[in-house]
Amino acid sequence: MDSSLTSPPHGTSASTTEIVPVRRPRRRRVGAGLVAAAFLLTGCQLPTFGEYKGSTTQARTEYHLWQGFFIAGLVVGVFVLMLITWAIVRYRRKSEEIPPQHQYHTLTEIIYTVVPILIVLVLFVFTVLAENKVTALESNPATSIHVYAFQWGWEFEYPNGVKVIGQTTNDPTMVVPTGETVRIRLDSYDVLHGFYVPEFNFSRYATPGYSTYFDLNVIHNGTYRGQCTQLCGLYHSLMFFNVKSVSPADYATWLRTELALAKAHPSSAPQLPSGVHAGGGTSSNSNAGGLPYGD
Ligand SMILES: [Cu+2]
Repeated sequence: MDSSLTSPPHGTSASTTEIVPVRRPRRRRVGAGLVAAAFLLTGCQLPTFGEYKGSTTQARTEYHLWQGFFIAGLVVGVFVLMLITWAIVRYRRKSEEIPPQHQYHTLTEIIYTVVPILIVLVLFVFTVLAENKVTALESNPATSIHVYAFQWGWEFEYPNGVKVIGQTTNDPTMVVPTGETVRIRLDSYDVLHGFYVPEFNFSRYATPGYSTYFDLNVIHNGTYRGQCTQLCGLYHSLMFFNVKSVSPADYATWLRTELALAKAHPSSAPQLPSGVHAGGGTSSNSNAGGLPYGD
């Protein structure tokens, strides 16, 4: 045994009355360190780990799940690195002799089987809870927008009949009210497209013949870039759109103004490009909540 563990520090006697006072300052330092760490950790925010913080309430849920996964990965990674380092140092070659050979350590084997399974189960439960929140459909959404994807653009149709259409070099903008639930019904007129807004941490397939429903609750006013994420043909790379979130009052005003303009100038109403047949992609099939990759 290492004699330093049992021997008193150099220059002190072996009596316990002199050893105990030496340990107390160390405990105090550890205690103070823990308190300081607690204050520091609660005072600062966790890093984003490269993820968007999320501009919708649904996106925030995804963001927090991402943080949890990343931290779990870091803890496991650091622990494994420490084990590897320890094994490299502790069992490095010290002589030409073959070291004692062992096999089977039941307790270790049980631990390294059970612990990873527990980790996966915990991550699975948090994933299911987060997905249920993200795909939940509110019973009374404030507004609904019918989104159609086509080669190569987007059509946004509002409950009062207002339509916004844009393609390739003319990105359409979907206006939504901030802080309210917006129900999206997503369809495709032709082939498979992808509705993706990076800052919403969210993507869904627009599937021909299959309607996908989801809710968005944008937290702050702003304009968010969106794009098609499914290679859908020649000008897929130009299939962008914007989501502009404004106050509910501004949203109502915008809807009224657009409707009045459409009625005043019916001939200048936005048109789908020739070759895109409206109604070709919708059906009574529905995918409430939406599968992340269609089906
Ligand atoms: Cu597309």
